[in-house]
Amino acid sequence: MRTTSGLRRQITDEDVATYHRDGVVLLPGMFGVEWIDLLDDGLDTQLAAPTARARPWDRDAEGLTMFWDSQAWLDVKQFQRFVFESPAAEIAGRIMRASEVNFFFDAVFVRSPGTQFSTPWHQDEPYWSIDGYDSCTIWMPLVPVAAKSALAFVPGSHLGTPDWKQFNFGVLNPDDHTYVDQVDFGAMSAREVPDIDADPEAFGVISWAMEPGDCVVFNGRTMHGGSGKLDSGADLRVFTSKWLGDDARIIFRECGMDPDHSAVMTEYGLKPGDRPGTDLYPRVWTRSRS
Ligand SMILES: O=C(O)CCC(=O)C(=O)O
Repeated sequence: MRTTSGLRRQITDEDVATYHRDGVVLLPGMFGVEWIDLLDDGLDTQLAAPTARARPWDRDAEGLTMFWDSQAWLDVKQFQRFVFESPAAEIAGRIMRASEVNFFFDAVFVRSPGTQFSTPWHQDEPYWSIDGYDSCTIWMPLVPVAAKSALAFVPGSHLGTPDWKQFNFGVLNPDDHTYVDQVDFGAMSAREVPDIDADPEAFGVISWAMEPGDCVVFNGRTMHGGSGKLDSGADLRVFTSKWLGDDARIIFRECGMDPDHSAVMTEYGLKPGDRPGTDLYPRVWTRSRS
């Protein structure tokens, strides 16, 4: 458990206020090269032996791909070190104004050079077996990324309760349509996500050019997407970690969960209404009282 500050630079009141106002904040230079190298190495390990949850989100006519996998930290030692020893948990805790932070899971998004595939706009919380305002993702590119190719956000979209028709990411898989790790998408809200790409300025869409070591932290309710559209020769390797703060509670949704953690949660003795915990969702950071 981390209780002392191990940050490369302090999180300012302005950073915290920006996160709670916009649902997203850019934090430049938060991770040293040692963490980027570790994640890069971990990603190679993961790509060599993906989990059963892995699936491509796209393979175009030229064979260019977008690859997704999650919860690899259970096997990949480098990711375990990152979760327990890097500044990530403290960053999440300070940004969320949490008193304690549990790790939820990791997810990677790997695009081959020049891929045009763009992530559909969505909010994360409706897909998760977690309910509450206090969840966030730390999105970290392991290579430089241009603003037009980085993950983009609709500021303020985290305020209120999400109620959009969720995109079924399972249908993207070009290889297999027997979806694993998902719960039925039938009984979904009929409210279609607006066409944000048709008029990004009207939605105030923001994204940033980023270097390895920079991260964005965004709330589980913030509308995000639009990443990709790579210049030829440019690839994109992204590591994300998902963190849970004070009001996060377990929920088993009847539709739309992806990844569906209800079976493993039940196996670990967790039930709806519980605070996440156990070795599967470990508490990694606690705010010091001093
Ligand atoms: O990096 C991407 O393209 C997608 C990231 C994302 O949707 C997420 O981290 O929730």
